[in-house]
Amino acid sequence: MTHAAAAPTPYELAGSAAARLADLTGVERHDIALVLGSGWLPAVDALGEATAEIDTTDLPGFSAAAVAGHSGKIRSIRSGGKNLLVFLSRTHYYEGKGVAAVVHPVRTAAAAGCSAIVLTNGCGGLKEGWQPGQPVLISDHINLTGTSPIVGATFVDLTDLYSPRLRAMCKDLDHSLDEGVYVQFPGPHYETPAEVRMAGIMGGHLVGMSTTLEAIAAREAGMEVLGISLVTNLAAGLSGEPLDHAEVLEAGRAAASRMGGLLSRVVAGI
Ligand code: 8IG
Repeated sequence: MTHAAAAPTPYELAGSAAARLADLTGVERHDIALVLGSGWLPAVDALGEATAEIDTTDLPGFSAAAVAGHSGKIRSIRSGGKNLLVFLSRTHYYEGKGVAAVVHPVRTAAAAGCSAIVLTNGCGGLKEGWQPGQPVLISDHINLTGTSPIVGATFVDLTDLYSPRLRAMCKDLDHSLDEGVYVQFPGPHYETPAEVRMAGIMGGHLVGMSTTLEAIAAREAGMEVLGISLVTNLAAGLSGEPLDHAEVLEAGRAAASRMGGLLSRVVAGI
């Protein structure tokens, strides 16, 4: 009887992706990773010139991007003496490619040498007074996907998952920054107004479809995690208007220079 070669583990696959990344970018090690969520793309130019830009699909384990306003590219940017690894898009849980695919960029970043990761997203806001276009630091999360990126008996501590050190640094940079608890729903549909009320009763302030699984994988990998949400819309039922994706992209464009300034100062401070 013959045996097929064992499939690589997700960690081995990330190691292969990191090796190929180093080849294609000519950058041996990266220091800080950033994942851009909905509305964040216009902010990335403030980080500096790209030394290389590659397609995610050139790396093992990545599949093509699926959403308008998400581009399946990875940029290597030299900024303030550090090598930044910027994912211009992410794989969402709702794409049905599995949790390992969702966190593959995070594990690739860890394997590429990154010791910190900035996870950004666009989301709905619940707190009274928050306006579309406003950035909010993620202080903690509630993962309503019912899953984990970790398989097996690895019991990872999630206390202070979202680095208190980096949050304090961000508030020093921008005193107007507020914080909130991010609730990840599975999507791809938005919440009902009743689900938004539930999220609020549970202690949530932000509702979205990403970030929590990536943060868990980043913590497992030993990275320092910073989460920043761009409130692109008031959560369903709070504004009297229906939600639509164009509003999300517009909020990103409107907030781009503020977000870009924040990101570049954050990266310099990490
Ligand atoms: I942008 O209001 C964006 N993404 N679940 N709810 C959820 N995801 C989002 C929302 C929102 N806005």
